[in-house]
Amino acid sequence: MNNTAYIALGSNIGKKETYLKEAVKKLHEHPEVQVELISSIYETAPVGYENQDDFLNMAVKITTSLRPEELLSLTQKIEQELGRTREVRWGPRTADLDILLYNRENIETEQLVVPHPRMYERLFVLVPMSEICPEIGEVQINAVTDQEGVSIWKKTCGVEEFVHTES
Ligand code: A4P
Ligand code: MG
Repeated sequence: MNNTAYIALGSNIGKKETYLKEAVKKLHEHPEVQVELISSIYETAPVGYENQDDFLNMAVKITTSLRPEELLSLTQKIEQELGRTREVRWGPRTADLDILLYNRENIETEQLVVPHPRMYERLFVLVPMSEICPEIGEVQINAVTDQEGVSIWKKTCGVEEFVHTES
């Protein structure tokens, strides 16, 4: 588990909180992934394609022995298991898992771009990240609770609450 990665999670259809919890649990259940830290859950106004329901967003820090492309396969498998179908780009989804950072690597392949190219312009990513990633704290986000459509929805106490829920 010698690599550190950060993953952003989002959901805006159906039982949004359940999808987030299931996704975190599935990550943690993988033998080569350990969930180390989780942010609070935020309720956020949709960005990009605006004619859709509000999102719940959060971020997690993991350690893993998976290579970046293996981690992407895992996150895509989890999206599929949680019933995601791809219709509209930036459109509604049960669960979206984006790899934000992988160590300090810069990766640019056809399948994977890390750091995630849009993360620094998105408060629904930066605000949860500021809770768990010291480097992001340095970027000075002015408010942590209620700013431009990003408001805290549920303060999370710790990893335990997420990885030990009944499915
Ligand atoms: N891909 C490349 N780099 C990565 C990466 N670092 N992590 C490729 C994950 N995937 C990566 O993604 C399309 C392709 O990106 C994948 O096949 C993968 O090979 P996708 O998840 O199928 O499609 P998407 O999520 O619709 O597109 P994308 O570009 O990931 O959308 P975004 O930018 O993530 O935007 N508003 C709020 N409030 N909250 C949200 O969570 N999310 C989106 C999605 C729009 N608006 C939102 C939210
Ligand atoms: Mg995505």
